Amino acid sequence: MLTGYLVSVTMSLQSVRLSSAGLVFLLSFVAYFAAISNAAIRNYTFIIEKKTVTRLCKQRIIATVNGQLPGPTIHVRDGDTVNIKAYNRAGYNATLHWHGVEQIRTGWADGPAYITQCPIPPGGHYTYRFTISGQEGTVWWHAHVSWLRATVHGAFVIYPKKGKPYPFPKPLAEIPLVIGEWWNNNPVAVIDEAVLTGGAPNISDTFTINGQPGDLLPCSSSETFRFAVKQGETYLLRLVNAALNSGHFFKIAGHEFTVVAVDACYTKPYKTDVIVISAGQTTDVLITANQPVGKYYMAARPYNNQDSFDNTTTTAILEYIGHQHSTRPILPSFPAYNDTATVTRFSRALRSLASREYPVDVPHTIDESLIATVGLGLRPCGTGKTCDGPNGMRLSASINNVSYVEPTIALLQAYYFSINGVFTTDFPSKPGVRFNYTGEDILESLWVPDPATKVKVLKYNSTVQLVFQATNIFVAENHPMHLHGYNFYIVGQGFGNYNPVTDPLKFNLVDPPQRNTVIAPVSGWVAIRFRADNPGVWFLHCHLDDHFTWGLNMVFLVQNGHGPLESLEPPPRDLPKC
Ligand SMILES: [Cu+2]
Repeated sequence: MLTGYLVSVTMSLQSVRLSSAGLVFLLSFVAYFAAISNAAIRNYTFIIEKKTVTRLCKQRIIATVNGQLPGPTIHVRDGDTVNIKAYNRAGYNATLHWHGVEQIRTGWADGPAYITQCPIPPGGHYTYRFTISGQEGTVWWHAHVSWLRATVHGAFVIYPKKGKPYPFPKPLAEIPLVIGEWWNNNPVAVIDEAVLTGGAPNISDTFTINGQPGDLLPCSSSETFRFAVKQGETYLLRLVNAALNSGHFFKIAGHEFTVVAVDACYTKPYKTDVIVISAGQTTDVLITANQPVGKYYMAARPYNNQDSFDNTTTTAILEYIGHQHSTRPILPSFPAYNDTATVTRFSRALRSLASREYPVDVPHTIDESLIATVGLGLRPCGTGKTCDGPNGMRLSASINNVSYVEPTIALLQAYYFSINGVFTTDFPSKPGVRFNYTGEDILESLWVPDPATKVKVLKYNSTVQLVFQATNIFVAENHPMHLHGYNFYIVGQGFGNYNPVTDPLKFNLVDPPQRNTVIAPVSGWVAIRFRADNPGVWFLHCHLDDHFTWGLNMVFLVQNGHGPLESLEPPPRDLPKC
């Protein structure tokens, strides 16, 4: 609101014919210092620790932060500096990632294991320090090692600077709704076993909303998450999909949403009765309690391209103040689990605000044009061995046929301290072999990716276009692709094979939506653009953790520019040792 205040003061000064230029300068100066002094330091203590909980009638010991599931919500303003002191008492190697925080020059605080840091060992600690710089909205945080994030995650809310309003009507109240995924067994053991056998990990037992399966699931009724609303009022729901292996449809019976932001990037208001939220994504929606006083399920169901998946419906309850306690909530109807048309309609409807206050800065000229096939594959099990994947092989996944291999030294450290032999810089900028990526009959010789740790080097400030081309190798799937360190613009998407001549003619360079996680559609493609102005080592990966474990990952190494303001900061002293 500072800007608005200045404008109104300026206008009133002009209306009484005073020379305003000097005053505007003075006021800007005051505003600048006001903004600086508004920025706060926010300190959090996150103790990663075990906790015994009961879900689906069974007791389990889970890893948590501060004993909570989901973990604590972080509340900061744009411009704040955040210090999160993490103590690891969980008995596992741990890291924390601030999903969607751009980490300008502070890659050391980003958190993915063996990318920007080695894990915090059991008994160790590490303080994540970073400053929020020009971001507003809902991001989230989660463990970024093995499958620990199943229970180590939470919402992270960035409010605008003090006095600056939202670009939508102020809601009466706000509430984070975190979709999670629950296994009756330890998820770390589930993925360890899958890696051992080479087969698919066991599917989960249910999904959760704010840590609870909801009353359609056994032994869950009394704990179901409830949100009380007053008839006629409008609320902001901050949706986070923290599920490991599934995108979701989210609905509230009888109610319509207005989407106002995705991945902490504002959108033009979009009215819909169904939200599509893939793994890793966030969505801010307004809902108005404009239905008869009563109880309404808020429910999430998976979006999935395969037949074998956790097909449960997780619910929470929206209850109007004054409702009858005896009535059962109304359940919304859902699209089919594989309704890609609804997913496409939703993603195509999203548009940036593209206003004076929230302009679009999408690159129009491109320095680095990349095409990256994303998909599954199979690797040999090892001589004399048989794996649980198809044909006795090991399930695998790749980008441009490179299946990412996790190193034993973090890549950012290897780069910063010039340690040789950890990675190579020859990540391919396009597929090595051209074929009908989305055809039905892909030669089996193309199913086997190369395991390697390769990075793609980008010059500071270079403009990048990256087209994710999903393949039908082995099975056709969608992939929610997440880039660390950046938001990117989604300039186009389609089905079939990307055509580099005709498809760019249809790109949206006017009001493309901005995100940090985008769905590469099943048997289709999506094109993103960004400017590589954040030096460091940045992970880019599928946010479905089974695909992630199989290697559907790549890494950008963004070089420093000129001077300290365009360079990665030095590592903090307490950075965990490898
Ligand atoms: Cu994937």
